[in-house]
Amino acid sequence: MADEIKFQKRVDNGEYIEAKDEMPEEYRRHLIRQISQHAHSEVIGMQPEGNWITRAPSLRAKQILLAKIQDEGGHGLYLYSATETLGISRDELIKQLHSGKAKYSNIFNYPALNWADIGAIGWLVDGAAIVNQVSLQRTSYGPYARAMVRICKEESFHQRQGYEIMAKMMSGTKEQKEMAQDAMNRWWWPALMMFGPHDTNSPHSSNAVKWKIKRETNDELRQKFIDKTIPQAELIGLKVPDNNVKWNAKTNHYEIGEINWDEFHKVINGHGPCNKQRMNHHKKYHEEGIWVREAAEAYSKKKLERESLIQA
Ligand code: FAQ
Repeated sequence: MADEIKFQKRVDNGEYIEAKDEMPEEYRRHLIRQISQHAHSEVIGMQPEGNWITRAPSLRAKQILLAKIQDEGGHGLYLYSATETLGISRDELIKQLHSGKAKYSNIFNYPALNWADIGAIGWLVDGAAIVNQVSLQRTSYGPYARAMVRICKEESFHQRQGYEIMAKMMSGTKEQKEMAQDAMNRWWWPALMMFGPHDTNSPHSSNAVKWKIKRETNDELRQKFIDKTIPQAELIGLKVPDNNVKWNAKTNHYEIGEINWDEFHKVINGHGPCNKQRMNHHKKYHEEGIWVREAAEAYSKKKLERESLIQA
């Protein structure tokens, strides 16, 4: 108990908690859950866009998309490493993903049907991810906060490349405009769900706020995203697919209609349009990659042996 009070004081003083510091077991478990789910989201999130590398409409677009997807893989790796500092192995984390114990973001269970979806993913999905991740740069666990600083720099480039695709399509032919609007219609609501349930229905929020893992709540971050994104949509002529959107001059915020929480729960519990496809793909390539992991391990073992021989 005395230790918990001491720990809470450190958090309240705004100190970063580091890997070797004492921490309550619940804090450690909370972080393992959140950071590993974040890592899984980055890696599973490579799939919807990966599908479009071979069909990008120009060499420039292909280069940008390749670099972006590679960045997401890198983000997954930083985040797995940050999770491992809490005393859990990568193998165990992947087992939790494959067994369904660990979740990943709802958004990656929707299909990317055409090129406009690549624009919508960059603009809306990365846009939502950044709002959350900018706030996480000040999260209380040092290794997580530091991973976020680099990730945010890359995500802001991702968001802009997505907006560029949407803006280009909105200045194109009638068919291109319709494609962009259709992508907006399909990605808008799932992007809003990325911030998680309303604060009143978010079981992890009170601990997360107390321990400063979350610096802003699910609803506060969602509102920031809404206020930023609606004017961006209007600027290029896209309509937000919600008849209840209105500007509230008293609060200086947009108001929106209600999110379909049944859909959210269905998707995060394994019954979205692409859950099975995403997981089967991950399992298949994880299995096929065994030889790469074994080769890397054998090489590092040999290298260590050689280095200790030289030192002796
Ligand atoms: N999807 O009590 P809360 C990206 C679950 S990165 C699925 O509010 P918490 C980059 C939650 O886990 C996107 N499940 O939970 C990219 C919990 O279930 P559990 C990922 C969700 O943790 C772009 C239950 O509902 N970003 O996109 C979701 O306090 C393009 C109750 O919820 C992060 O992970 C959801 N959206 O708050 C990559 C950011 N929301 O664990 C490729 C870090 C909630 O008990 C291409 N994470 N659940 O089984 C967070 O900030 C938090 O974990 C929240 C959820 C805000 C996501």
